[in-house]
Parts: sequence; C-alpha cells; structure tokens
Amino acid sequence: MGQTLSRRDVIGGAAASAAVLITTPLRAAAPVVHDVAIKSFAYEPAVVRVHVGDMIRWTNHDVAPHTASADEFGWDTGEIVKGGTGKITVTEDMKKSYFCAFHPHMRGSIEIL
Ligand SMILES: [Cu+2]
Repeated sequence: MGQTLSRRDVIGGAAASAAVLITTPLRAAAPVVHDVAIKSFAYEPAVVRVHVGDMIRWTNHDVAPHTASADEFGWDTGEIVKGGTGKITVTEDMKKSYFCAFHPHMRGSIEIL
C-alpha cells in the first residue's frame, strides 16, 4: 500500500518536471526583477536600467497612493496604495518616460540596455 502511493508520487513529479521544461522559453539570461521604491513623492532609483523581458516592480512607501504611468499612458501600473506594488514587464517598444498620474511632477525613466 505505502509503496504504491510513493510510486505514484514519483510519476506525478516526473510529469510536472517535463511540463516545466516544455514551457520554459529559450533565452540568454533569466528575467530579472528590478525594484523601484516610491518614497516621499519620488521614484528611487529615478532611472532603472533593464533588459527586454525583465520585470519592474514599484513599491509604494508613502501614505498617498501613486502610479507609474507612461507618457501618453502607453502602459500603466494603475493605483498603487500604501505598501502595495505594481508590476510591468519590459517590452522593446515601451515608452521610456513615466510619471505619477496623481502627482505629475513625479517623474522616472527606463533605460533599456
Ligand atoms: Cu503620486
């Protein structure tokens, strides 16, 4: 009985591993998550250097809500509340300059390496 159960677990695990291999895209380097803190109505760092496919994650440390919104709203995290995060995946053609939709004097930019 016990042996039958553990054998089934091994088979299930092998199937799961095969699925991971099939769905993992080929790429030179694993995508990186770049953290940008929003503190005292500013993005830190103000310029984030990334590669296509990476993720940028903004975390709001202020009481006021903020956003990271591309110029002309090409992309937008939506509202990020206190303690919350917003994420965007870097694409080749994305707008590089962004601001806070609630406080447009807050500005940041993305440099694609
Ligand atoms: Cu703001």
